[in-house]
Amino acid sequence: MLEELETLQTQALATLEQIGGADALPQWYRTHLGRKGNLTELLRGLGQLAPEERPAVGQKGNAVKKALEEAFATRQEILREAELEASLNAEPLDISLPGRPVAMGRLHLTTRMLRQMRAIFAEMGFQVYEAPEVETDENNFELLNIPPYHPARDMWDTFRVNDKVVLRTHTSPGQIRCMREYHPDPIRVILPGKCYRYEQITPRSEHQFFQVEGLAVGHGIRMTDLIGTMAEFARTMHGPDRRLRIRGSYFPFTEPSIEMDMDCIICEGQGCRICKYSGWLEVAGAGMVHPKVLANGGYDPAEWSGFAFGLGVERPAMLHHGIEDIRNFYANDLRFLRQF
Ligand code: FA5
Repeated sequence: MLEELETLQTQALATLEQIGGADALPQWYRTHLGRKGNLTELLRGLGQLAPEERPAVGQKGNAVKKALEEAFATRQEILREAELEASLNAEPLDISLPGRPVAMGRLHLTTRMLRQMRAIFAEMGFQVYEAPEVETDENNFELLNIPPYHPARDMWDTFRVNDKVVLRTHTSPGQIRCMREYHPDPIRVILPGKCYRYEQITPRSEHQFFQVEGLAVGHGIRMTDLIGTMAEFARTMHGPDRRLRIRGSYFPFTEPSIEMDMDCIICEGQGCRICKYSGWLEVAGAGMVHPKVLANGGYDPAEWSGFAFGLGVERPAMLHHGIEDIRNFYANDLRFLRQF
């Protein structure tokens, strides 16, 4: 039986060597090593051997099985590699095929608007001052001359964190932070940033929106400086022929306060739906910094004066691009955003 095993091994290995493709390997395996393969069949005869012969034959059987399995694995590897090599040579890999296109991102319309505004004010010597969106009630209201009992608080519907902390309703509280940090130096800054108001969302009003605040503090700063700065901004931003109009207004933190309008960029002042047939569009709320606010910032109002203004960001962008609903800005609809 030992000889038979030896012969089986020699023959099986010889047939394995002759196999030319991986397809034929499973058949070889079944024939020699399968449950009904010839090695199994041969070893079935083990029981009929004399007991003293059995261990040697058993061992030989295991050795043959191991040898065949190893040879099979090696042959399989060789044939697979050969086939891979052949397929690579048969159809060469085309590395010039274009890859998957990477989707192009772009800056949000608000970001572009903010950058444009920053650039215009930078030309006029205004630095950017960043102030936090979560503010104290004190900075957002009290130090801006709006005490708790004051009816002007109704102008700003407020998201409150607690009694003392709010989400800022405008960028104006940054004025206090800036003055306290810059004192006793003169100031010329803009404060761009997001504001929050607990108000009805409409095509013109969001509960989150951007403003760009401006603040200049120095010696002998006058209303004409404010008007000149605003006019320069409006004409650089919206066109050199823009006409401007000043109206008296009221803000608790400026005295006197004004509202600045510009002739409608859609109808050139003729009157249309956008300007509500008045021919004018509101550009900014502004005024001379109130003496109490100057003092709260650490500047003596007898020596120092200043102006401040607050510009919207989304509303002017809406006018510029003919956008009818402010809700489009932050609805994350790419069909809208891709247009700008
Ligand atoms: C203010 O917030 C003042 N702090 C502006 C100011 C600053 C006056 C410094 C004087 C000195 P007002 O509430 O009008 O003012 O807001 C200013 C601008 O913010 C508006 O003209 C408008 O463009 C924008 N704005 C206000 N509320 C909303 C809103 N809900 N959605 C979108 N834009 C808004």
